[in-house]
Formats: sequence, structure tokens, C-alpha cells
Amino acid sequence: MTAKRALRAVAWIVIAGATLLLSACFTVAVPDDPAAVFSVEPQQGTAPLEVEFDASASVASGASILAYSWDFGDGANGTSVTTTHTFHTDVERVFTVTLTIHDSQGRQATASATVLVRPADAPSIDVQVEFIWPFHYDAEGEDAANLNDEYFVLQNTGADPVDLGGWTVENERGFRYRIPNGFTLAAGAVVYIHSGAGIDTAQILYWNAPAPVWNNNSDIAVLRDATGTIITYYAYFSC
Ligand SMILES: [Ca+2]
Ligand SMILES: [Ca+2]
Repeated sequence: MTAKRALRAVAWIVIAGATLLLSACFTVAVPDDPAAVFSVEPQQGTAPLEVEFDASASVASGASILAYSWDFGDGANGTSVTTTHTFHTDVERVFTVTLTIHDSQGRQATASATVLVRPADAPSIDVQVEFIWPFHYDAEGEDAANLNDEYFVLQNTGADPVDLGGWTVENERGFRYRIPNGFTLAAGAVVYIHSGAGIDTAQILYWNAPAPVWNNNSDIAVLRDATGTIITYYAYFSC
């Protein structure tokens, strides 16, 4: 049996003044396991958004990579090691792009990343609130029995307090939490938002979800302001 170890890598990437916390994962250990790796540039922007993808860092030790298969998340596909795709949208969308490589020993590996595309007429966003580490989507033990160990953290990275009343966070399936009216996050302050029930404080909020919110293998958390505009998001993927 082929042994595999999965590593989760977290990278801080600064784009146009906004900092996105991205997670990616890849498989290592057995030296000849192939691994799909690719870069995305840019990772967000205004439609029509031309994005360059480069999978040349993918590896298949002891074999050669025969095919690259791209799924751009909007119905389009690609087949080159490096490729360009233009995203079109009339509403803000987070596209999930997936690369699958096939090697000469019949094995395959996949990797995913996200691209945030805003409509052409969208106002510019001065991002002040961000997801920060950790995003604890896998609660200790059975998630359904430990909802409050599922949580994530938001930080106001700006210089002024931000009124988060009416802002929302939703998962990839559209299950949404609304931050209570009157909740303000001071400059530099953080707030933990737990999936379960509890009494809200200035540092801790409770989603009061009836079941786990965050998938343990992959999900996308989207933060919107009170007008529904996407402020930022956090994505993670299974290995
Ligand atoms: Ca979970
Ligand atoms: Ca768990």
C-alpha cells in the first residue's frame, strides 16, 4: 500500500494592499507520488479578469507528467502546463480552479485555488477586516458534538473601528451568519466566531448553528459587509 502524508501549507499573500490568508495542501513523503502545484496571478480583480496559471512546479518523481487538466470553475477547461483564462461575471464571485495532473505511471494528483472576481462597476474595496489564523474548521472529536470548537477569527487590520453590525459570513453552501447590530470591532482587535451557542461578548460571537458549519475537507468562507459586498474570503481544500 502506498503511504501518504498530507501537509497543509498556509501562505500570506499580499495583493494590492489587501492581505489574503490562503491555504493549500499537497502530498509528500513517498518520493514518487506526483503532486499538483500551481500559481495564480492575479488572485482577485475586476471582470473581465485575465488570470495566468502556471503548473510548472508540479512534480512526478520517477515519471513524467503527461497531461494537465484545468477546471476553471465557470464551465471552461484547459490543458496546458501554463495557461491564461479570462473570467466574466455580473456579480461578485469566488471561482474555484482545480488542476489535475496525470503522469506516465497512471497516477494523478489534484490541487485547487480560488479567484475572486468583481463586476466591472463594483466600487473599490478598502479592506479593513480579514480572516486570520487559525481557521479551526475541524473541531476536536466529532464536530457535531463539539460545535464551539469549530471557529474562525476576524481581525480589524485598519486604523479605525469598524461597525460589523449586519455583516455576514457564509459557507460554500450559502449557510449564513449575521453579526448582531451594534457589534463594533476596534482597530487591531480580533473576534472569535464559534459555530455553537453561547453568550456574545466583545471578543467572542456565537453562530448558534444547529450542526457543523465548516466542512473538514474543503470550504469557502465569505465575509460581506451590511450592503452585501464581499470584503474578503478564506478558502481551504482537501489534499
Ligand atoms: Ca467541521
Ligand atoms: Ca473533528
